[in-house]
Amino acid sequence: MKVFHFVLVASLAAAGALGLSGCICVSETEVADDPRAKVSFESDRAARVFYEALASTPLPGDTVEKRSSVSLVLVNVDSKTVTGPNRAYNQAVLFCDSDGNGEITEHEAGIFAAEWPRHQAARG
Ligand SMILES: [Ca+2]
Repeated sequence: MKVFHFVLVASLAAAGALGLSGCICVSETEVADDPRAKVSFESDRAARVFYEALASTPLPGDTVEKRSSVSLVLVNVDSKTVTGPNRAYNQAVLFCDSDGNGEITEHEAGIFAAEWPRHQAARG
């Protein structure tokens, strides 16, 4: 009877300790992004065509560049680094400004509007 009482008390104490303590979980997300590329537009129409084409194609979501996780008995620390939106914008500008002169013409914007969705679809 004494052994049963000891097991019962020990079980209740262990259950209580687990129930009260829980788990300490920490999650951190860091955004790694590039400065936005400086570009000018030949006209308002060139800018509109470029931004409409850019907006019509979903940019890749937060791409996880680095992830680390540390778990101890009751502590879990999860951290990750994701790519910011400027990197995708800069890729679009680089793709559109075919002569690399820092100005997007109406002609370049028209080609971009036609080719960007296919380019993005091919990248997956
Ligand atoms: Ca150009």
